[in-house]
Amino acid sequence: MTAVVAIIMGSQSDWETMRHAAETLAALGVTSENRIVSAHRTPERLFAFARGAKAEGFKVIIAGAGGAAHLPGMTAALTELPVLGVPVESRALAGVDSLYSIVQMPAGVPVGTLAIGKAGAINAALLAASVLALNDPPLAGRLEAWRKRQTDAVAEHPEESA
Ligand code: RP5
Repeated sequence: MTAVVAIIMGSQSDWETMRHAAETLAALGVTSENRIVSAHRTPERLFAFARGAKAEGFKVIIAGAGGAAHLPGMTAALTELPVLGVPVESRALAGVDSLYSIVQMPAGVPVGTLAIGKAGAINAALLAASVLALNDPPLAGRLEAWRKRQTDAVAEHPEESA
């Protein structure tokens, strides 16, 4: 069976961030497939992936990239599937470059841009799951349970630090 979410990233080095999206989807029972697709180094792979993603059966694409992060925007330009962009924290500019490269899409080609780094990767997965849950009641239930566990895990009072 084809995965419903495609997690693509510009480089192997992005996996340390993007694995959090994969792990979050797995925890919710959402199938995903991880691929390295570089807008700059493998542009033909990008075109082939983005143009074929819908026919492959993917429903949502999560795209993470760092630096001059063109991957989410170029992917969104080539598919009607929803694209969620995760700015990977870069060494030189701490991911602000990635964020700015992804967030300011011109009107007409949307990329749902998340926070820089791990938080963005986790939230991209949760957002993808929310979208999919609109037509998947069992998933909606798992998502609700996930949120409840998160709420229940928050203590009412802080513990003394050592
Ligand atoms: C981007 O350049 C990638 O998304 C990655 O975040 C960054 C650095 O890539 P590597 O030099 O580690 O391959 O295209």
